[in-house]
Amino acid sequence: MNKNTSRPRYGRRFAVAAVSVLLGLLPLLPRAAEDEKAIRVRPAPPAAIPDAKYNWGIFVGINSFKAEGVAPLRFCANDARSLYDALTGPNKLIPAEQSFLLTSDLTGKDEPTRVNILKTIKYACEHAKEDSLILVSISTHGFTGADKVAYILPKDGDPELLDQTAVSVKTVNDFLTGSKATKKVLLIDACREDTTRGEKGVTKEAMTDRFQDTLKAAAGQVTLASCDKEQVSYEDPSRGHGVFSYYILEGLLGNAPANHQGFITVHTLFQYAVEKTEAWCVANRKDKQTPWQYSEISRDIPLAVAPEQPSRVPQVAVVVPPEPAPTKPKPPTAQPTPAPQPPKPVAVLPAARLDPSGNFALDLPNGQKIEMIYLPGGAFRMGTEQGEIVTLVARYRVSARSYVAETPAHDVTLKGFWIGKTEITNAQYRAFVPKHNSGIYDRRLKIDLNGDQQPVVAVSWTDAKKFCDLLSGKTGKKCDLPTEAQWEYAARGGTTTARYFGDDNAALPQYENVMDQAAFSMNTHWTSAIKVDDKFKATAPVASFQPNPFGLYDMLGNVAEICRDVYSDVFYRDPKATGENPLNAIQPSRRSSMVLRGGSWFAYRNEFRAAYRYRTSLSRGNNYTGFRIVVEE
Ligand SMILES: [Ca+2]
Ligand SMILES: [Ca+2]
Repeated sequence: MNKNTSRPRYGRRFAVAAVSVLLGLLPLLPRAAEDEKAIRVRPAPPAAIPDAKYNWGIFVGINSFKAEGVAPLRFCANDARSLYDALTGPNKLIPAEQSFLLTSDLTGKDEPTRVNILKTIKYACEHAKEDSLILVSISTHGFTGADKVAYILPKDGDPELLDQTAVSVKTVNDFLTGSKATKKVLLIDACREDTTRGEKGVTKEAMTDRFQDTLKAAAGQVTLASCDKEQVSYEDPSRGHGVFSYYILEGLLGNAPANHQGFITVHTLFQYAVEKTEAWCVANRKDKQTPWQYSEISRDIPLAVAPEQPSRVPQVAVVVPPEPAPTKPKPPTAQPTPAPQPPKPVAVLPAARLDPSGNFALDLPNGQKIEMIYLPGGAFRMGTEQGEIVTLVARYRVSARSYVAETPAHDVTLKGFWIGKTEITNAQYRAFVPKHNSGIYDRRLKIDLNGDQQPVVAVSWTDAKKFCDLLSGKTGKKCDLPTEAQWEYAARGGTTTARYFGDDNAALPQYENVMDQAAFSMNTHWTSAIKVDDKFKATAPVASFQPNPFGLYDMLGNVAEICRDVYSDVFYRDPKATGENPLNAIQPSRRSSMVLRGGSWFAYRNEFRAAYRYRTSLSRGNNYTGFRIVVEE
């Protein structure tokens, strides 16, 4: 085994020579410069890709971060997505079912949180077989911790608590080292040029000696980093990618030399990207960026089948988030009331089926009332149809895997029940918990969440259930949280579209309080905020917007709503999910997650859908989840 650990920062020519000799890759490595033209004569593509079914890929790209003061990045998600597209799928080296894309605009298991990143890498490492390829590509901020370990920042990481919240490169290396796979590649681009001009956020982070040392400490793998010591990685805004990532992509698309078997390999690809990156940086930035490689293995690794003709990197949409505000935003004085809007007709209006004489109000001990709407029993199609997923993937740029928990769509029949016309308000909740305070959002901005007519937040599933029990005791009626099926039936309002008012984002401000430009104005890291203005930064007083066809307000948006069921990703595959009055009623344990529905003022754009499923803690509340109640016969 060769260890070129002591290799200093080097010039390109030296690198070619050193790697060739040390790794003993003469059949596979680029030859001297004068032979390059000969190498570019392409052999025929291989007829079959050996053992591709055992290969794994994890592609992480993070543009936005939850911690205050961390500068957003611009192109990391593009880099991850484009690499995923280039390496994953039929006739490529990584099968789609073993390839994972985690970018900051995705949700659920695809959200690049610390836990999701580590669990995904661990899973791949545990399931890889001998001779498997595991490729891990990470684009985000990088830091060196006090413990001399290199950390990469996940979406939920905080630079002040690296040890507790960031992903240690050592842990990633340990997972890879422990894997049976014999072809392991770690591609790190974690020293991005900072775009905030030092006013705020992470300052320009160059690759440090210590960061590079940690990258080296991995057995049996090749590590490629986008720059060498004391350098930063540049981005090319016109292309929407990091410069090194762009040339890695360009190389994979057939512009890098192929080996004699028709494969583009790690080392030929790396040499191609080094040459191009250095030239770009000298020409465009008058600076030096030399991608860096560390290898502990003695053979080269194929990454892509060389196509007969090289192609260009597809142009990606370049969305540049605005610069962070130079001064801190002023706290709003009061939540504005949106101007009244004429109701917009929806495709299906089953309201005629509703009989208003069935409606009633529950009286609370403090004089408040809860208005209940009767929904007659009926059948509906619950979940998301396979055919719709294609549309959702294209619309929200979220991978198909994000929708798996919503499938298969299935038929459900419900008995009639009453459901709250609005989310439970702070004033209603205080009928039984007089001292409840929903608090403020952000200690600095002090956005009030505790107004009488705002939906109650900072309540858990357990708190909400207790409220229902007290209400049942007081009124003699059977009050409860809606089952997940009741909730979706109510949210659909008789429609079959993703949202009851259709799929036009422009219509959102009439119907829902979402994470919009008002929310974005107080936190410019929320780059996934929808490009509409609903006028509310956080929770809106209930019923501030148009109701759905059943006369129910805020079914999508405002606060996400806690349901009765225990959450399970795979519940829809259980026969118990289909048929009459389904309920995933496994006795909750302390560690259970409970169903959460409808998206909130703080949710991603693909969550404002009737079929979207998410989870919340049994015993802890937060500032974007509340609930509404049902009464059953
Ligand atoms: Ca809003
Ligand atoms: Ca809601």
